[in-house]
Amino acid sequence: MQLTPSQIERFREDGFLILPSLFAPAEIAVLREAAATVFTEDDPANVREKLSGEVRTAMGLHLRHEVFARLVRHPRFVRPAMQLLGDDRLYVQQVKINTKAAFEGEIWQWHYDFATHHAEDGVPTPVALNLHVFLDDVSEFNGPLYFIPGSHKHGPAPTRLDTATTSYPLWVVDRDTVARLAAARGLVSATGPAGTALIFGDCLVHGSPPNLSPWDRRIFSVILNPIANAYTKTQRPDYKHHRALTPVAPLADDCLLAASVVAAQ
Ligand SMILES: O=C(O)CCC(=O)C(=O)O
Repeated sequence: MQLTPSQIERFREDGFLILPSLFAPAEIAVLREAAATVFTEDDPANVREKLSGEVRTAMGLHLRHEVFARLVRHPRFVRPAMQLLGDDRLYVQQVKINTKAAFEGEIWQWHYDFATHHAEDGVPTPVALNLHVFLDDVSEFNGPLYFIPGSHKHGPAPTRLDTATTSYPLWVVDRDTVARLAAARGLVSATGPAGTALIFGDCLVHGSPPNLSPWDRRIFSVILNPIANAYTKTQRPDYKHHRALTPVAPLADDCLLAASVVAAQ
């Protein structure tokens, strides 16, 4: 799996890529089954919504389930990340499923990931990549991510730590900055059927609305960061920024469907 020159160009221009059908329905079925298991666990890495108590984000997943241990090393994630970064020595920085339960899923405020990676974890430069795959169909109704295309080109915007809006502390971008950045090229909502993947960079401004719909919205995310750009602070728990600086090595393309993963469940 390699990105084409035009995909790389689009990533550089827009700050994100949407990759339709990157994972097949049979692979999504395996991921959904594993997701159901980790969501029932009583674990501090399952962060709950402020209002409903539903799981908002289930973190540290590659240490909690064999299926996710494989997914973070999947060549369809790892090879494009190595290609975009021009670096083969990446570590697994964060692994989660953001859920947005039907009717209850709350917002993710406008932010870019580097603000939190830098302020909380002391990551030096904004190069980490956030790779997503939709475990459910994501439409305009069930809380898709909104991207501000090109916003990464302005570099890190001013931010403030918001510990009040949701249960998840986040370094957020103010409304005037969002309005100024969105004036150039508007907004894009990242929608598509289950199996759609996203790749976006550390300075891309994004957020997502609540899920008012009767449909769950589960999205898996792995953040890969060059080992040369690793954290310098360890104030957050390991499940929010993993300490292991082991270079991630891609597995075989069929790693999610191989008999051994089924046996390990
Ligand atoms: O799940 C969402 O809606 C937001 C996810 C997000 O902001 C992120 O992965 O950085």
